[in-house]
Amino acid sequence: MDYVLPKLDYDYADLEPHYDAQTVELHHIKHHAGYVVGLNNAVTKLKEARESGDFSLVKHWEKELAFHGAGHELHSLFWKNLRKGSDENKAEGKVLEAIEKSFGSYDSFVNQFSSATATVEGSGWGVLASDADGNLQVFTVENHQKAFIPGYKILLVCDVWEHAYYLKYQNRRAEWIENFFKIINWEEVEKRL
Ligand code: MN3
Repeated sequence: MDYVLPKLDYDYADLEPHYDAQTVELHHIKHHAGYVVGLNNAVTKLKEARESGDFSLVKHWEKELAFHGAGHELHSLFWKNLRKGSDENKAEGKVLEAIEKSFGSYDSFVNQFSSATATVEGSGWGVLASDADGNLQVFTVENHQKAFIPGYKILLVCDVWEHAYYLKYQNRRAEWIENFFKIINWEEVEKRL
């Protein structure tokens, strides 16, 4: 059973002007699609290893599985996390309550998430996640699969690989994050809480 590239719930141009259509399209059909191919390839290679009994490259393929598998999962979440933007976009209801309980206020959360995500070294993600008791934390995930606590449920992710923002925002990652907040689909975040 192959993994497939998910369809988006909106058109590529729907997130303009905060997220440009060209980047969204390339990000989806080139970058995300690449992780799907890599994930399926790793799954196939591990199946072949089980069948042949030759596990000499198992370390390599397990790393590929984690890298591409996490890339696929995070991108699938990322697309679900987005919707048409507005300057007033903000968490509401249950999510807002959980954010205020865990971070003191919505603005404190935005400041921590933005600062942490802006300072991810190299390629990675800003992640909002919840433990089993509903306590929220912000994580900065390196690449797709490093620096995360197992067991936490991911609620919201912001892609800060350069491919996610460079065409429009170039080196201005902080400006991308500022605009990301305007296109967060908070209802989708609440569904995951
Ligand atoms: Mn990406």
